[in-house]
Amino acid sequence: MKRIKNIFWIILAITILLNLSGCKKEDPFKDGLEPNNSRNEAYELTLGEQVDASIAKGDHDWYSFTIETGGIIDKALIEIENLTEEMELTVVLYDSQGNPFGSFTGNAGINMDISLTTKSSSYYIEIYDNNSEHEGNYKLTVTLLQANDSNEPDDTFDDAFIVSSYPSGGIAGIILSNASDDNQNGDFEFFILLVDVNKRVDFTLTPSANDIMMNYKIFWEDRSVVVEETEGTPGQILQASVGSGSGGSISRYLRVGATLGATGNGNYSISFTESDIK
Ligand SMILES: [Ca+2]
Ligand SMILES: [Ca+2]
Ligand SMILES: [Ca+2]
Repeated sequence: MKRIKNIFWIILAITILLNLSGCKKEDPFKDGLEPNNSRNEAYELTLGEQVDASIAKGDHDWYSFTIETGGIIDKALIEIENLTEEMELTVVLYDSQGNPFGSFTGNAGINMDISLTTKSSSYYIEIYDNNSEHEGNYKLTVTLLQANDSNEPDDTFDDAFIVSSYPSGGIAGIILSNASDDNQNGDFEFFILLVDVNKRVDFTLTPSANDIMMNYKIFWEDRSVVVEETEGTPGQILQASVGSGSGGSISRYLRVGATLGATGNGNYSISFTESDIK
């Protein structure tokens, strides 16, 4: 009798194992992130951590992530590795209120990299097969690139970078998003310059890329305008005098901005020199 009992239990165990593998086969694309079929059910991503995800036929996957940049403009990179040749992925980005602001569709089987310039905020991502016909696997990673320069924050008068001595040497910076009179929320670079009595301060602003249009604007100490916005041609080096201390020591604000070209390269260098007023 004992022997028969043993056989019975062994058979039962095998039956359970078969059932479990049977369940998996019925729903091969049930990943560990489901249910994430709506914004309210969005799976919360950890920045820099890759998730393995899958799409069943007609499946829509939702994610959320939060960017914290410490008040500066930065870049987040959304990387999607499409592991299925037939899948034509559509990616829709939403702001924290659920308003869509970007939609991207890649060709079948193509990986997608989406760059998002942002300050601290929360976002949603929706991912699905564009034709709702294919099922497959993909990997998703959102990373904060920490792509801005080390002079940040310097987007406002109050955060202006103080140029302490002349010649300043080349001060390297990066403009991550368009900044001009027409783009007031862009990545401005404010400098504050002290101009001694009987001295003049000049600057040279040199962009790296030949498709970026740099601009500058100069302000009095009281933040009213001295020189209106002046914009260069693509790739042009800009040079100008910030001010002269002919009536005594003064200070001036220099606001640098840019309109980026197709390369998106916002690297520049700025240097300041001082000379005697003759
Ligand atoms: Ca899914
Ligand atoms: Ca910058
Ligand atoms: Ca800035």
